[in-house]
Amino acid sequence: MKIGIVCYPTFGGSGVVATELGMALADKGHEVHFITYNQPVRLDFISHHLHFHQVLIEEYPLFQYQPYELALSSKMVEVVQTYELEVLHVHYAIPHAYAAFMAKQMLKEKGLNVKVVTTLHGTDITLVGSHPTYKTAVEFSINNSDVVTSVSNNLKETTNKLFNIKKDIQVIYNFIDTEKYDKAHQQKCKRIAIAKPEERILTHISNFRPVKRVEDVIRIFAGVRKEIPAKLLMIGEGPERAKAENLAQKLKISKDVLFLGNSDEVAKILCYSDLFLLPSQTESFGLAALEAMAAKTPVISTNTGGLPEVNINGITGYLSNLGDVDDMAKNAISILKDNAVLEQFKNNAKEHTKRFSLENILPVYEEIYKSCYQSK
Ligand code: GMT
Repeated sequence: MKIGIVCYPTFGGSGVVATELGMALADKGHEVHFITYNQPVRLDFISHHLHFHQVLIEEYPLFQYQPYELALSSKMVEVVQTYELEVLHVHYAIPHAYAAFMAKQMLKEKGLNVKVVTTLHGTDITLVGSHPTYKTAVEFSINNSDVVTSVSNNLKETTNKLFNIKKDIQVIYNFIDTEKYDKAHQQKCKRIAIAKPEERILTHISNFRPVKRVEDVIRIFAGVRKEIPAKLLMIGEGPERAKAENLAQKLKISKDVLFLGNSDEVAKILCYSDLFLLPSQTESFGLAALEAMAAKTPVISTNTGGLPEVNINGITGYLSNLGDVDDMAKNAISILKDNAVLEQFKNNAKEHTKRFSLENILPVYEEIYKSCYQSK
């Protein structure tokens, strides 16, 4: 099949899922065309079935805001026409689903019928999409997509609560290429470069936006550190990083907190992690938690959004109420203080990721594309 994928090309979960999906489809022989403003960070060009089309924006002094949707929809039309694509799969509703709708209308005028699949990822619904500034357009673009999917049951329910949705939303969980994490484990983990042998390693990976509550990460670690020698790895960049660094200094633990910035070597970093911290205000799914589990790392998280669908309380880690850093520290200590308990949680976490494997989820997307082809 010939599929166009539109996403944010950044480290964010939606871009990662879209890129991994495109690469896996190309590996299976489908022709995949990424349409984005930059080359997606996880995209490698090892397959000749992968194409990347850059959306370029013309700067013009009149514009306070550059009209990205116009450039994107024009690019979609061009790529669909040139490569005879049958499906456009857009990840993150804003503005991708809206731009895809416009592209579809323009293509109709040229006698072409492209199907639009929209995958909702979370903040496009919960934080941004439901804001009055965007709500009407987001609702319209969801209702006018040919197929709508969401990454968790919780996100589906939330979307139906916040919008007047006339379409059925199909839940397709995010997936993980488990082999990639197995490979990272088979190579020698350079744990000693990070921590002393007696220290546990805790990790947090995110875009350091307010929704991730990175100060809670520091507070949880401070609680753990009182009882167990440990290091905390903070991976990512974002607006809350300075606050987290200041708090670590204030709590006098900064020598044990390492801010490592963005990384596309997540599997290698997780390879030597003992515990993953994700105390988010909300997560539609929590891909970072799934990646951690695939690398045998149990998860301490909040019980918000779709997190309970990914992190199983008492099995793959623990879930606590939002902001309850004492409970999260207590749970973290209960896992970390005993080698046997830690090993059990690590194995459980790894085992649980099987249901989110690429092999299980990829065919579901392929079925959707097939149904789009057949209904043309
Ligand atoms: O986590 C973020 O803020 C990035 C955001 C994105 O769109 O890239 O992540 C959302 O989509 C991910 C992939 O489906 C989910 O795993 C994240 O839970 C979701 N983030 C939120 O709901 C806050």
